Amino acid sequence: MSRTVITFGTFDVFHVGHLRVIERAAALGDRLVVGVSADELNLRKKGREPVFTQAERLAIVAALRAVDEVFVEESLELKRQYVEQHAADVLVMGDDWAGKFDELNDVCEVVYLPRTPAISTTALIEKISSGA
Ligand code: C2G
Repeated sequence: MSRTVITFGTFDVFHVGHLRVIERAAALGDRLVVGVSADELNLRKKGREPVFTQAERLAIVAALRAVDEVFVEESLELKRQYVEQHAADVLVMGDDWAGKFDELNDVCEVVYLPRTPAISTTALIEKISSGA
């Protein structure tokens, strides 16, 4: 039986931490589906517009070898619906979300992977804007 993995993220200013979590998620199954946060959801979550638009972020994630399908994540509250729609067997999130989606373990396995240290979109934006 083929195993479908689902993961979510904004993936703004795409960096190696994003790549690593996507590759490790893909390695847990046969097929990887990625929900990319809508611009509006990012604004609500982080209080800023993403640097790259939703269409650009979707195009980047969809082009990765490890990714089989992408869709737009409109709301954090719709996780259960997305898991069911995509018939996901495993939900993977970075451990900055540890414990947050445990209630879904009646419909799928929930796995939190350690974040790649010392890199983040916020730090990159700060570094670039400081000219360092
Ligand atoms: N990530 C990582 N290592 C980093 C930075 C990010 O492993 N150094 C992971 C995060 O843990 C997450 C994924 O990369 O699993 C995407 O990170 P973000 O774009 O910051 O995602 P976020 O805005 O937290 O959105 O429904 C949940 C949200 O959509 C997650």
